[in-house]
Amino acid sequence: MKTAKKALITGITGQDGAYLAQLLLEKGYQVTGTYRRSSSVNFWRIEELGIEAHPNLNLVEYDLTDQSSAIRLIRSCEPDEVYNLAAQSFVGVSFEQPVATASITGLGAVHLLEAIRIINPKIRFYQASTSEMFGKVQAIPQVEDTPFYPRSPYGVAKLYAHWMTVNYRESYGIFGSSGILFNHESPLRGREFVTRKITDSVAKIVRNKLDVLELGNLDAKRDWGYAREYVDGMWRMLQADTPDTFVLATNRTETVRDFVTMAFKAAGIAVEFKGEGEKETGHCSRTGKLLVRISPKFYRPAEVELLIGDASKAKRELGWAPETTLEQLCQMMVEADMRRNELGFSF
Ligand code: NDP
Ligand code: GDR
Repeated sequence: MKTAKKALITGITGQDGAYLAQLLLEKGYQVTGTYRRSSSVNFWRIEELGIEAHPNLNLVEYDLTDQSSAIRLIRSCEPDEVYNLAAQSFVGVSFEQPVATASITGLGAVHLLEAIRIINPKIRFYQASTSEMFGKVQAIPQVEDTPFYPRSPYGVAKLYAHWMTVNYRESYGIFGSSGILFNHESPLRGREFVTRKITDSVAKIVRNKLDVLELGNLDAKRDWGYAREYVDGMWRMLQADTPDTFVLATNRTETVRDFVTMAFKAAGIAVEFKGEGEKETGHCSRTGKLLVRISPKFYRPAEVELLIGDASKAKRELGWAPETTLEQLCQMMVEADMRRNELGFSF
């Protein structure tokens, strides 16, 4: 009988980690997922997906910043595939904590690559790279060989991890693939990220738990896809014949303002914007009530103004393509947050 494949996922408590664990369990994998030691562990995502007690899921503590732990982790779980999804992933925080971000998001990947090189170079490795590496974009749309120009400590740390993955591939023949993923969202997205902040706030405004939604730069444009589809792309990258770098994106870009309008619309409220810059406000077009205002505290020292990716290579070589539209995604997120707010759920 064929034995089940074994996968190690770092960052199983995060959005992508939870969806990927679910996907791999459905495919019959034995999954080890890592979480960080903290006073109260946050398993709400794997609980929402109903996989926290799955017999083929093993949860272990692991901190990305510790090289010796990486070696012990790889030695004890003997994975066929490693998905490195753990990171300090919030761009805004990376400006406040550049050194911690470099250590977790940058060096963390190298600790795993080193452990693989030392213990078993046949292990396949996926690195969660990002469209933030394109930063101040040098071409539209962005593809695998568009020059990088990161605009945040997070983007720089991810670029280091990306190049180290390529370097271990070229130097030691390790099957290291890097997925340059554009923003992907879902009802499991953290509330610090703009889409979920918006959908959660819309749900709270509807239930009179919040007065006004405060945001930063409404002009930023993002290529937003659905996270569940993107983790399938990660898995496909590790099933390919050779390791490589792939962009996953929808090839559609919208402003943060557009997403706000879409989210209120999903809750049956039409919004009109007026004014400019820090004075811009959004109002209910029926009652005139103030719903959105700008708070400069959400501006970043340097901004990534426009992202739009072309995932043709992933389509051609992996058979991957996004299916969910931004309107469907936004509706799904608003409905989930409406339900949670009704139940008093606070994640
Ligand atoms: P999340 O922020 O939801 O999850 C990050 C995970 O990393 C969490 O499980 C977190 O644990 C864990 N983590 C953070 N610091 C450490 C540490 N020092 N040691 C161990 N674990 C740690 O991110 P996403 O799921 O959205 O993203 C997954 C990966 O993909 C990240 O690397 C992100 O940078 C990258 N990415 C994401 C994109 C997106 O749009 N979502 C796009 C492109 C790349 P805890 O729960 O304890 O905080
Ligand atoms: P991003 O996502 O920085 O693209 O990184 P985020 O949702 O934080 O910001 C998107 C854009 O919205 C603007 N913005 C605000 N952002 C937040 N968080 N809060 C606000 O109030 C707000 N107002 C405006 C931001 O300035 C930005 O332009 C995400 C993360 O998941 C990364 O880990 C990942 O690598 C990239 O996506 C691709």
